[in-house]
Amino acid sequence: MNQNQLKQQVALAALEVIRDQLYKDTIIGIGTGSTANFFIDALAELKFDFDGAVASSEASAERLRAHDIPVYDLNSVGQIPFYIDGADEVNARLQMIKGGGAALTREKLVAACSDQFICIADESKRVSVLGDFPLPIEVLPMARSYVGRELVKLGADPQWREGVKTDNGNLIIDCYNFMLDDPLALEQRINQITGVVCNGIFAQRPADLLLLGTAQGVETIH
Ligand code: ABF
Repeated sequence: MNQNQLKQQVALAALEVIRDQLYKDTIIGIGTGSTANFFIDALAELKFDFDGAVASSEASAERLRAHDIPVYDLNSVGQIPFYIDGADEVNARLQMIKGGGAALTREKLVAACSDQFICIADESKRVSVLGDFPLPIEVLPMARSYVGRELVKLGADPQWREGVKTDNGNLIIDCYNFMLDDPLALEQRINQITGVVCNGIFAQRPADLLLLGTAQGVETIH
C-alpha cells in the first residue's frame, strides 16, 4: 500500500469508530490536511446521520460544504463529541507535532472543545521522540522578528515560512533543531513568548485515540 492508501484506510477506520455514535444533533470537529480530506470524503456517506461540522481551516470548510455538510462557527456550538485530524508526528503518549498545513491554532482550538480527539495518520508519522519535523509556530505579523530572536535563545533554528498567511491573518515560523524531550514543558514555554499565537506541540491536549495506518492494517492505540 502506498501512503495515500494508508491515509484512506485510517480515514475509513475513523468513520467506523464514530458511525454508531452519531445523532441528528451531533456536530463533528474536522481537521485539515490530506488525511483529514480522506475522512471528509468518507464522511459524506453519513451526512444524513448527523447535524454538521466545525472545521479547523477554510480549506476543510470548503470541502465539507462541497459535500453539502453544514459547517458551523465554533462560537455557535458547545462542546463537541469528536475531533478527527491528522498529525505531522505522533509519539507513544499520543502527543503530536501539528501545523505543517498552517492550521495549528484552529486545530488546537477545536481539539480543546472536543471530548475525544481521534488522530488519523499513516505509519510514517509515528516517532519515538518528537522533533524531526520542524515545529510550526503561528505569530502575529509584527512579532515575527522578536519571536524569532526569542526562539534562538531557546536553542531553535527558526525559519519564516515566507509567502504563507494563516486563516487568521498571521505568519508561520518553522523551528528546526528543537530539543523536544519534554513536549509539555516546551509547549508551555513557547506560549509565554509575547506575540506567539500558538505553537504546534499538542502535549497539553494530546490525542485520545490514534488510528495508525500500517501495511499490516490499522493499529488502534489509546
Ligand atoms: C494537519 O494536517 C496538520 O496538523 C498536519 O500538519 C497535517 C497532516 O498532514 P497530512 O494529513 O496531509 O499528512 O492535521
